[in-house]
Amino acid sequence: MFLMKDITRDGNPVLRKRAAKVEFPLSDEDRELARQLMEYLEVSQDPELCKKYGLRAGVGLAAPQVGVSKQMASVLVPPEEEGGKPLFKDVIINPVIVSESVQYGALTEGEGCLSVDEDIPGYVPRHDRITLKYTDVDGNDHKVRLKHYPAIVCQHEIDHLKGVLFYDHINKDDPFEAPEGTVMFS
Ligand code: UDB
Ligand code: ZN
Repeated sequence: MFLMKDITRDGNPVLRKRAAKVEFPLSDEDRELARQLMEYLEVSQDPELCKKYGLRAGVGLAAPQVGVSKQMASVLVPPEEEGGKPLFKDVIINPVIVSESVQYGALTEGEGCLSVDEDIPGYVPRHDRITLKYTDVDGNDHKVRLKHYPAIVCQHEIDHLKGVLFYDHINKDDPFEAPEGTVMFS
């Protein structure tokens, strides 16, 4: 199981590399990586286990964040109300954003990252809605439309596969300035 000590931190060159495409059928090693990427999110979102293992509760984790430069990331956006089903849950492989809204969306609280220990304040403008293509662990292709929070999480994870970190998007002169028409939500 991945623990905080296994997560690469800002400054590690793997976080600035472009990750390699994953080939199908998945190798046993890649399948195991996919399993462990999702396991981290599931375990970390269980308050008891999160505390027990000293984790930060995560909604997404990309392979470069565990030192593997491959185009793979897990995403687990919890349900809005208890007992509901997750807004998005999958391991996305070779993801591509095939279309995006002109409208931006940003989190009121800004973003953080499991690989960045400091708090870096500021809005991170992203596309409010995206169409995402990806392959799952079983080799099935998916094309999904996402909006608001799930879209933000997927863009954050896909950035990791391109060597981009959230603070790269923060306006240097005025961190809390967002492009006109940006949808803000928490
Ligand atoms: C996170 N977690 O996982 F709705 F259980 C952030 C951290 C950096 C604060 C740990 C987060 O937003 N927590 C959260 C939200 C919920 C339910 C829940 C936990 N990431 C993922 C990351 O760094 N991936 O590379 C940062 C997010 C900022 C916006 C999108 C992803
Ligand atoms: Zn991150």
